[in-house]
Amino acid sequence: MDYLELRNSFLSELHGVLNTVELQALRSKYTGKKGVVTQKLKAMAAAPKEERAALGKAVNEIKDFIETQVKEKETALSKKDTRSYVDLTLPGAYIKPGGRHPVKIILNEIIDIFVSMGFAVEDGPEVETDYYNFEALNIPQNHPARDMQDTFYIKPQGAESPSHSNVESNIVLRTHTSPVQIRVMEKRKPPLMFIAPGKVYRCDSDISHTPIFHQVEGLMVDEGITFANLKAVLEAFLHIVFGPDVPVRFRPSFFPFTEPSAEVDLCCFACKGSGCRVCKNSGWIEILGAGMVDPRVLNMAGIDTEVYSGFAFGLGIERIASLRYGIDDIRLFYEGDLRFLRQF
Ligand code: 2NM
Repeated sequence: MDYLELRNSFLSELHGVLNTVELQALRSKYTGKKGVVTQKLKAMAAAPKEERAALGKAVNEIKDFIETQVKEKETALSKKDTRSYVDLTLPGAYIKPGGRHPVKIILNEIIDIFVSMGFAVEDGPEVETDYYNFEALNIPQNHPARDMQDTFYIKPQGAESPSHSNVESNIVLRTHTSPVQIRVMEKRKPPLMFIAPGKVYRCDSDISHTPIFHQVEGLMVDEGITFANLKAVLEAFLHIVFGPDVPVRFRPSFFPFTEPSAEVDLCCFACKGSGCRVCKNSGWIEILGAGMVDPRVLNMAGIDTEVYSGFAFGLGIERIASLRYGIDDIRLFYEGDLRFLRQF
């Protein structure tokens, strides 16, 4: 190996060096006791006398060159190399443990309450067909809830139909968890007593709406189920969540899937009913919807309405969480701001 070759092979190896450990190995390979350059120095003894001076000069030059290069590389590495000076005795960096999301805390609490009353827990797909999300719930084709602004369509409306009228082929993100109730009614015979908690999707975003939110819907179907059962279950539930003394009001309402239907209000806990900002001066806070399942809905799901009747209810988790925690912008739950989330 001549001197130019030696120099070049050293430089190309030096180029690949990543840390000081590798650098020291390279240095000793060339200029260490058994190094390539050291071998050359030793070989000088065997050279003819008149060549020795020139040889010695060349070997020393390359040795100096290598030492200089190693020093420079050392300086460069010390600026960025961590592996060579990691202090293994330092204490580890503290990673704050994660916490449960406030919406999930309330969701779990609500599930636990219904489970303690004897309700089972069911789930189903979040991507649904038009039939389960609308049709089977007696939501007619011209109902406002079907409008593009409320529903996320996975396939363009009526995509399979050249006339754009084939609504049945629509695939949607479920806008409520009621499709789960339909699927369970189709599969099993009464008595049925379960809740369907989960994510639902609506094309809506403002201070009280996010495009994804959580619902718990419940269903109870058996012989002789009446509105009195509905009242008993929901009053018991609300008294556990908001306290045993809070007045509860059932107010007539309308849903396509229940008849009769009711909205359930709580006496405003902020003003005790006299009217304030929280209850928009009404003295009451709307908390959930419910009703006796429309016989049409039961029949479509294969339940004999000569024998069975049932009640259903639905509540929004973010709404209950915002009331419980006193948060007036629901979007805060989904901004991922740790300064907000760490408070729960
Ligand atoms: C609500 C209000 C009233 C409801 C109805 C059904 C089903 F599938 F059994 F028909 N599930 N959930 C229902 C009834 C939901 O939410 C405000």
